[in-house]
Amino acid sequence: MSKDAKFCMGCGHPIVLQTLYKILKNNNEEQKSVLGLDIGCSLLAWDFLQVNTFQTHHGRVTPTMVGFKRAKPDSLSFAYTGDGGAYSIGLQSLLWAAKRNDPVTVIVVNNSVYAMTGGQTAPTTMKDQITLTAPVGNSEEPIDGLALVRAVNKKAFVARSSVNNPKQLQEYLQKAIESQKQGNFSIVEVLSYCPTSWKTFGVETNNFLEELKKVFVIGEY
Ligand SMILES: Cc1ncc(C[n+]2csc(CCOP(=O)(O)OP(=O)(O)O)c2C)c(N)n1
Ligand code: SF4
Ligand SMILES: [Mg+2]
Repeated sequence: MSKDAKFCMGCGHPIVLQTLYKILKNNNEEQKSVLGLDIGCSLLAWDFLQVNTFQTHHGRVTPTMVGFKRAKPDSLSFAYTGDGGAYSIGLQSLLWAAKRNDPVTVIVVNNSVYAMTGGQTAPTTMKDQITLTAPVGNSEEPIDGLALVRAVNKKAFVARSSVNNPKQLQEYLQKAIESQKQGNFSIVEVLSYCPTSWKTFGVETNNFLEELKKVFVIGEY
């Protein structure tokens, strides 16, 4: 792990990354793994783990890691992205990779906003949620990206967990890796803390995550 992590205090990204790393290390697979990073707070992971990383354009991490997997079929290929990158600008490339059943693992860190750019409304922002661009509350219902993926691929491993369900998160990431090894697409969405954008302190941050869990139900699809 990098000694000078670049994430804000209380961010959920390190929980997701450390859980992934624990699995790879236990399986002796960190050398064969490559973590593709989308633009967003995901990119702050570039030197966080002892795993090679790959920086891509915003919304294009999934097709990039599909290409990497095709070039190196023995690798474990991960596309690490935020909810904005996955379900807004990158939705088309995500759905086509899912439709083709490309054997990569997508990890979507869903904090319900565009965090890196200041906390604007994203496709995952809850109805009435206050954001930088919705000061009186979001008027739209959010989209369920995993339901869209499931609609185009029945073989994929598709699941949602949260950073305050660490055992389940570990189980789902393990299952997603197994799915990739069997030649199938896999995606794990992780509901994650962003106290900086949410403007929450202490337990309020966990309470906010519990509100997200009421809208984005965790479990396997
Ligand atoms: C093509 C393009 N459009 C817009 C941006 C600006 N941008 C950078 S990060 C970001 C939002 C990222 O949000 P999300 O994917 O949810 O990740 P988070 O920062 O919340 O982890 C945006 C819009 C960009 N870098 N490139
Ligand atoms: S802005 Fe939010 S998602 Fe980004 S590093 Fe800070 S807490 Fe984490
Ligand atoms: Mg986000």
